[in-house]
Amino acid sequence: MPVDPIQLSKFLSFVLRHKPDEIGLTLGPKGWANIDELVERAKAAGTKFERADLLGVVATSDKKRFSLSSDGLSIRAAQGHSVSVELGLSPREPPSILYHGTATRFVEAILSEGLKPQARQQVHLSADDATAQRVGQRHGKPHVFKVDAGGMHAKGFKFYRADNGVWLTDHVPPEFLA
Ligand code: HQG
Repeated sequence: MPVDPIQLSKFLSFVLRHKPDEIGLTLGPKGWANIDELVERAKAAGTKFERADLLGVVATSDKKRFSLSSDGLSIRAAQGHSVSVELGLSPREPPSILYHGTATRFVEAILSEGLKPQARQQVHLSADDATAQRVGQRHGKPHVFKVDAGGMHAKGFKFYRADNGVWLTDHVPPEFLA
């Protein structure tokens, strides 16, 4: 049976970000999983796909959700983890403004306690307003915050850029939100 790339992308997100143990997989350092082992363990757990299907999903993922290691043997989620994973990204200077898309019902809580990672490892920020709008829509009626990333950086807050261009930081206090 042909593999549905959207279903496979969701499966890979689930396993590589949240529940590797669900198929008996252990993520290596920096969140990498050996592709052959992933294919075998998924098959044993009832989800059948080939290495080529996986490579197709990596190549066509709209948000470049997955990265391949330089030797081509391993795959990881670029961001979005809830399992504790040290991605090994180096802190870097962010653009002066970043964006965070959320739902209007969260605005009040965010203005009082700032942006928190919730179930994920870090707060996810977008480089542009349009992307943040789309992220916010996933949760309901969207609201986009502008984040004074330059101001935070000047005060020593660390920023990281995932392989796919999403910006990550640990917490955004309310005074940096507009
Ligand atoms: C909100 C997608 C109340 C936060 C996207 C968000 C992204 C608070 C929700 C990536 C809060 C968490 C991540 C506070 C934050 N009080 N609510 N203090 N602080 N929140 O899904 O950023 O399609 O974990 O605003 O493109 O929406 O999965 O994070 O609404 O890059 O590849 O708590 O996921 O990519 O939601 O999305 P999420 P997110 P994928």
